[in-house]
Amino acid sequence: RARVLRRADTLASMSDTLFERIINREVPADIVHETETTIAFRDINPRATTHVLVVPKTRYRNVAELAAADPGLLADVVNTAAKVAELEGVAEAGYRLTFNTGEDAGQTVFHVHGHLLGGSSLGPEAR
Ligand code: DGP
Repeated sequence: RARVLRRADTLASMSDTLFERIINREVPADIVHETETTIAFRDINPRATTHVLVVPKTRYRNVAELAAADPGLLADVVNTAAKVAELEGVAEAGYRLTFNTGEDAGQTVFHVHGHLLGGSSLGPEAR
């Protein structure tokens, strides 16, 4: 618990990413679902018919840091993704949930987010 509080302190002193600004309604987004701990909104540059970003409201840099610090919050992110898949009508046919981690993977926003991709037969480009 002490570790989580320290991390929150550290992150509070860092400048906001785009996603804090979306969470705080300072930047508009097409929000499709929200819970107490997570928010889901459409990617501005969709790579599949359904392309929704699923974001914990508490900031961690990547999915490994989130899992280490707060596994329950990671479960919230996955459950929100499953809920959005239902709302989007892709739960049955199937979907992809990816977490780009680091620059080589193409991560550009360093506030952990899952890409929920679905709604068509997903090729390798839909990541
Ligand atoms: P990643 O490359 O994994 O860090 O994913 C960041 C995603 O964020 C990328 O797919 C494009 C999306 N994105 C960038 N700017 C905006 C924005 O202003 N609004 C929304 N909704 N999505 C954005």
